[in-house]
Amino acid sequence: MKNNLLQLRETARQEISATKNLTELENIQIKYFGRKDGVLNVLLKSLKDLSPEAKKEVGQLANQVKVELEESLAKQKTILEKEDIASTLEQDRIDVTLPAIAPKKGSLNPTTLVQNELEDIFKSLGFMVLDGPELESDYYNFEALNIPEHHPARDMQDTFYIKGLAKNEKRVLRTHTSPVQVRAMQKYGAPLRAVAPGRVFRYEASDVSHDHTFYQLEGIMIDENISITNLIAVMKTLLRGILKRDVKVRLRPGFFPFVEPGFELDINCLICGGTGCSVCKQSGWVELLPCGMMHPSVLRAGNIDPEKYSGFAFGLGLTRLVMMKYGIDDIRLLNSGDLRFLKQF
Ligand code: FA5
Repeated sequence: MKNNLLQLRETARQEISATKNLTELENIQIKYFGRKDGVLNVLLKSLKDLSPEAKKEVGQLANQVKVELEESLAKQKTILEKEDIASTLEQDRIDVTLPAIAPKKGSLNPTTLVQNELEDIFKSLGFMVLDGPELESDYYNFEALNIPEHHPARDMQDTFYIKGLAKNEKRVLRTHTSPVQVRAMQKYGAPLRAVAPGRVFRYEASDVSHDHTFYQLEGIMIDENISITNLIAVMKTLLRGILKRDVKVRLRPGFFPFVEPGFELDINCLICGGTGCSVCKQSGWVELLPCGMMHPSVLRAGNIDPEKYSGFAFGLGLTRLVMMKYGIDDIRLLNSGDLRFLKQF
């Protein structure tokens, strides 16, 4: 029995010092000290068969072996824990001399890119860049532009009507950027050259070329002797500047209550090259740049004398121009927030 105990102590010590990690050490602990089947406990159970003297002697030795082995286990545990921490540190080591990971940069929406380019073109032609409210008064959005309350032109541009703060005050989500025309005239007078890009809203069923929320860029040029020739020259400069090539255009009469005469300037569809597609509704042409000579009543609403001054105005379909420039065949992609699409710009 004594020899067995001494042999057990020897084997256990070797096994303890041979362990390489905490799991192995735990297994050894269970092997020798496990309550039910632990080797030491099994051995101690046979103490009861010994004589009282032998029981005393072997019992003392057994206790001593137990204490020694517990100490060995504790020592080995400390060693293994240190090694464990060291290897974790090694694994998690950070090389502080490596270059930092650059944060992911977003990109500008293609509409913003084209808007910026247009602003540069117009600034180089001496135009101011103005802003107007998206929540506009009924007066500036319609009345001042020669579109009184029951005018049929209102049907073409239905929108959200919102009660204003004052009694009977009507506000609308602006249906076009044209209200900036009158605001600009009232603020700056004549002569005047200004563009106003911005977001507009309409009660509109969306399809590949129509959205309920889209962008326009309004432009006005007012001075003495401004004529249609000036209008066409600026339109050409604008299209060549942004599309970087000559495109086929067609000018046809168009009705807008705030211009006289009024035109629709269409461009040859750049998605299909004019052969017909869903964007141009198989016509080969895209409505892009309605324009005309400013109506005398509108000049008057802007406190400008129509006897002395004349001017032209245009309302570029900015979102449509973006589609043409980049060959985007569905307008809804631009407001979709789909990164697969947006990351391409
Ligand atoms: C107007 O909004 C006039 N204010 C333009 C104007 C200004 C005429 C100054 C004369 C003088 P229109 O409703 O046609 O006009 O819209 C202008 C352009 O916006 C269209 O040619 C088209 O390119 C674009 N557009 C119109 N509706 C939508 C829509 N639902 N989605 C995307 N683009 C649209």
